[in-house]
Amino acid sequence: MARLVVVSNRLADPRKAAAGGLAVALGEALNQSGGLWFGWSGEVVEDAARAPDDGLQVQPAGRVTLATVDLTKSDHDAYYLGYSNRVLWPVFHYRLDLADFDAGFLSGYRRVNKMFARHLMELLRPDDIVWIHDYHLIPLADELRALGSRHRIGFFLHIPLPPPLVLAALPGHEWLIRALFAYDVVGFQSQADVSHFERFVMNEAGAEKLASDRFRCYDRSVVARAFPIGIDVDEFQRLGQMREAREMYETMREQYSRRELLVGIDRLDYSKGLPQRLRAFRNLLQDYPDTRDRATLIQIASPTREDVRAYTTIRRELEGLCGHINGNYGEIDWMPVRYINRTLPRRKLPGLCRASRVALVTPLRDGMNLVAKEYVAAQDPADPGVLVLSRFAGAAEQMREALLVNPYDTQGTARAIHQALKMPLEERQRRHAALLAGIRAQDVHWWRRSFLAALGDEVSAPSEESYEPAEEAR
Ligand code: GDG
Repeated sequence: MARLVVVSNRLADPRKAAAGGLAVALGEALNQSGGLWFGWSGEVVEDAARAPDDGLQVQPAGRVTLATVDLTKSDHDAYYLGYSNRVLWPVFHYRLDLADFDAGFLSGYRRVNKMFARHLMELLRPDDIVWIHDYHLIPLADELRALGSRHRIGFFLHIPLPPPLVLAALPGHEWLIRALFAYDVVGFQSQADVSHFERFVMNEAGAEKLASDRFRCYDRSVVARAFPIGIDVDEFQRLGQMREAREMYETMREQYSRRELLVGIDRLDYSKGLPQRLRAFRNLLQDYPDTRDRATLIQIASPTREDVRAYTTIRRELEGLCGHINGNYGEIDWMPVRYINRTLPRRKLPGLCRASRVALVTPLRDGMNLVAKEYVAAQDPADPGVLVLSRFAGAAEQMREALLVNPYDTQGTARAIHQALKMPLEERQRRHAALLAGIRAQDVHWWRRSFLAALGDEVSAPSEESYEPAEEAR
């Protein structure tokens, strides 16, 4: 069996349960092949203290080898905070208004990808299969090819790919798209993303369509397909049986026995539509008086990327909205919104989900959204809660039995929340059974196997095609 090499910006020790479904699933595949996981250590060192080997550390974690490098402060600022999170993240989530097109960011992004490629190349064996993850590392295969790599290399984009005209607003977008052609397989979360890729390469880059999912451009061909990511349903349900989750469930049921609980669990990110969600909740209280003194929203907003300005702005906006709703609608013994700006321990999440009658998963744009799937996995099939899901989450392509909403339409969303709160048991069971069957059939193991099968099936290995690095297009 060929060795699997996974590359991602950050890595997690797959032996630790707290790492979550993705790390567990990738860890499983890495374990089977005695694989290597390469990425940033999470350490930032002063520029003057840059080590000649970039702090490369290679250490075993069971059968898996973890290899990490450190980033200098200026690389971290330009590559991670800059190009990844102030350019690619907003643009790929259709938020051109929040992008900061600073030329220094792009050079830092390229520099770090080159540095990753240099260290990785040293660690690679000739028959390794390489699977690169996410927007931080789009040009990595191109950099590896420039160093002579002929490996099978796949890429999975965890966030959305925007429509061609949004992508076209990004300075240097041709270079990024061209860099995707250094891969053998490029995976997206949804059919919508694939169609954006197809329209872009066909109309803007003059690609030729060789098969339903194969495109030729820049003297290279690439397979582009949707591989919607799933969760580890069994792992999440096992977590739900454990003490901490059960205690959480009991406490919530007891404390809110007279109320109806709604839950939102998100990173505090502007893509998650939190202000719109709170406004929809306010509309609910306003338009449906039967929900007053009853419906309680617990919103967990775990802190993230706090050194990027757009994140402090949204945090302030949310605090204002929560204060406003609680001030206007709260009673001495009832607080409509419980807003928690901390990360809840993972072991408690299934209990919180199970105790909640409704989940609000209403991003403005999301690659997939795993919380939607976790909520379904955590429910009691005999008395399940209802998922209110944004049609703009990748998950909406698969989870058709959720109540799909337009998060910008806060009145429409309030109507759907009310419908969810009033939904008869039989309908809740029917919808839940269908959703659970879907997330089970396409779980994270299915996702990993399908992607690796596609990469393994790639017979037109890079060695058969001439490869010209994207250098001159830069
Ligand atoms: C990216 C894409 C895509 C959240 N709050 C807490 C917490 N979480 C956990 C959830 C879930 C994960 O974090 C979030 O996953 P999402 O899918 O919702 O979103 P992103 O972080 O934006 O992830 C996304 C994903 O990649 C995978 O491809 O689905 O579209 O944006 O597992 O449960 N976990 C804990 N405490 C919290 O407070 N422990």
